[in-house]
Amino acid sequence: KRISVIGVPMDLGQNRRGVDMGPSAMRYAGVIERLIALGFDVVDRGDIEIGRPSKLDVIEEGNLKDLKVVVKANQSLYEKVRSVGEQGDFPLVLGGDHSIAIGTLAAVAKERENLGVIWFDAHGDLNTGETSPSGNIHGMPLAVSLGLGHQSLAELGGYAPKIKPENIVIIGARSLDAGEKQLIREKGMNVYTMHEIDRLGMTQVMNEAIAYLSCGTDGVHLSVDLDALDPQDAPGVGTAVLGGTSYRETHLAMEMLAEQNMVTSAEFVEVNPILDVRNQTAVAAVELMGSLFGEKLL
Ligand code: DIR
Ligand code: MN
Ligand code: MN
Ligand code: MN
Repeated sequence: KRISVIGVPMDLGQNRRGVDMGPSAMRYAGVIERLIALGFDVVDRGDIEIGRPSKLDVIEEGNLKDLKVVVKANQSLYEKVRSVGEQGDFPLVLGGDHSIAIGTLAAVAKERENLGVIWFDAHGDLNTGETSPSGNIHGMPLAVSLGLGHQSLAELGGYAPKIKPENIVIIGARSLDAGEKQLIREKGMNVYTMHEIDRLGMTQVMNEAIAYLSCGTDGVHLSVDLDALDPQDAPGVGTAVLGGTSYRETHLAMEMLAEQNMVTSAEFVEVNPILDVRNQTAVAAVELMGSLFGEKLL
């Protein structure tokens, strides 16, 4: 199986500059070499071009920062991920902030009626312009995939919704906004907060998530926001929240997914080299990718 790596140097979905250097940092940390060493055929497709907002774009629709540029970049990403998917490749997307999941999900859900989604994140990413306290689009991609929020986001790829709420599993949440909590209850969504991870342990959480998504889905997209990890293990993120999953717990999750061979596309996002400590977060991301693709300790 061939892996196509796509970089998305996007930093306009949130306030902290620098996350646009995430793809470079993960390449520098050896992502391509690591996957080749595992025996995969790997093609680096380079980076998606991100525009810069013009003065005119500052007069924005509602509570959506840099909407136009975010939509345009996600449109390009959508096309790129579709084209590698059509060639039968596994799409591996390197962010960039989490707003890029809008384009990735639009592409990977297009030919699938029941795409499953595993979302590792400290946050829910279930805001819309109406509920967002920040106006940052990186806090909205899961809501967008449900068909909620601004039409230019929700209708990307020419269809909506992309994902059914029952096909989503969120893992690692510990910072949910009021509107997100309401949406989670309303839709009865599957969320393993840090509380459940503490109580059950990552092994049971992953066993449940895997068993749940094994029936009724026709593919699984894995989205890893590095802020799911504890800031001690992943300091290079823009919106760090104390009390996250440990380095080993997160590896265990990736290793358990590798055993199932169920993941059909993946993205690793929110690595911000400016805020990082000696590229530690990019290195952790690349090591997690190793585990996801079958690397073993022995
Ligand atoms: C917050 C932060 N819920 C927002 N979201 C983040 O701005 O919507 N997502 N950081 O990863
Ligand atoms: Mn679909
Ligand atoms: Mn997050
Ligand atoms: Mn996120």
